[in-house]
Amino acid sequence: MSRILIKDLKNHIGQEVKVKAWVDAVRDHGKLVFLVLRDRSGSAQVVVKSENEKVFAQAQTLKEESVIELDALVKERPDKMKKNEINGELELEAQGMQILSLADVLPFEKDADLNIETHLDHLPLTLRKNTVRNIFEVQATIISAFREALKNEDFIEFQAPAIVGGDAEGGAGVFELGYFKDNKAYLATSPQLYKQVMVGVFERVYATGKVFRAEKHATTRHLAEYTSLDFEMGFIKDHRDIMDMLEKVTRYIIKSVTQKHTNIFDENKIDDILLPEEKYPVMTLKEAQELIYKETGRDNRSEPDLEPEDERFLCSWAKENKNSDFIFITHYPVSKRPFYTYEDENMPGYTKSFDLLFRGVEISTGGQRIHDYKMLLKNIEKWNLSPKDFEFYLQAFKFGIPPHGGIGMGLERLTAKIMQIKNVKEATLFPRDMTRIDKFINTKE
Ligand code: AMO
Repeated sequence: MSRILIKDLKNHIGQEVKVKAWVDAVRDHGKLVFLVLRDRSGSAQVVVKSENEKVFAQAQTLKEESVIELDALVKERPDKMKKNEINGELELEAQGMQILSLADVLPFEKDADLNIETHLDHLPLTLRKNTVRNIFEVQATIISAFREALKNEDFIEFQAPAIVGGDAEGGAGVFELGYFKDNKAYLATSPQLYKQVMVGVFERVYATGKVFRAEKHATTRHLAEYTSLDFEMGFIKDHRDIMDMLEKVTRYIIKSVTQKHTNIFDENKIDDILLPEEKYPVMTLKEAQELIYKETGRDNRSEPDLEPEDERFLCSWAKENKNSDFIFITHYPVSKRPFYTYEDENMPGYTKSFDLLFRGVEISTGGQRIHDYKMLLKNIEKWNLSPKDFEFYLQAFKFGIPPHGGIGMGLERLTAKIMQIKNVKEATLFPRDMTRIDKFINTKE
């Protein structure tokens, strides 16, 4: 008999089938044992009767998360026993069982609310929880929607290197690697320089790779390793073309996940994501700081960046006043942005760059880049960097590159905000932070 997936059981009522699944729950009622089985397609209840002595004895030894192969009869439940859930209209009656993997006793109740450290300590087990699987199902859809949205716009995916000779972002902490003999290399903090080089090759590119940040932050927003969703495009007029593309992509992502995972959003009581009918609201950093001052009395008007509290305020302002969970903040000062950022000729000292805030946090940064070779060279020197270190990258500019720009977006931050999860680590399959690589590490400092 070949395997039937649980979602297809409804087509086999009255027949004997073989299912292969995990045991989600075991309830021993003396003369009957009830099992809930789970495979990749869904879950269903099994009744094991004591008359069937061999299977009954096997069922009594089962612990949750054991893996079994079950021969069973698919029975329609009597009307009054039908449940209002998937496969609630049917029940399996066990005929034969093979235990493929007998699980140990679980260290805690599967549905218990765990503190984050216990959750992270037991990821091989806790990732199997329904609520946790939901997060990563949605995350997988975010990535495929990001790809689809950009493919629809003629972008080509490329794989950026993770080992690099220097850091592009300046400021952002970088992990140093011993590299063969006595050489030093670094883990990439962003695919930035490579995506710009790739504009010279394909004009429109995107990447969905891992990047690494050695920032010494222990917050609910920072990871030492995250997935950076990036795109870069040529022949733009200015940063607003990039903002338009990012808006298109994020709208596509939100529509895809909410349509595909309606059940998950309903079951987890996740608020609808507000997408304005008009375009996402936009304000300059200066305007944002004036608004914060006017509305809250907090005077950050001479700061070069926003505080987390400011980001939260601006998002709640956008929600109330513009019916939007998204808001763009543009024109960060030259001093706060990396050397490759384009200065606005109409607003000297400020850049054609932006952050996109979503539900209280920055999820993306982007902007127009300097494409003029001489200007870029000058900026590298102004930033006290050595043009020699950038010779490889500079070839892209020496040999012709159009005006261009792009964005980087943190997949885990986006997932956390979509799913209304407080800590970005819970939206990361295997998070690495200052103290943890799977388990706690020693930090001698
Ligand atoms: P930036 O450094 O702002 O820009 O990063 C872009 C986005 O990446 C996410 N992010 C992080 N997520 C988790 N943990 C971290 N430590 C972390 N750091 C950043 C955020 C952020 O908005 N090269 C530019 C992008 C560009 O201009 O194209 C860059 O990397 O969501």
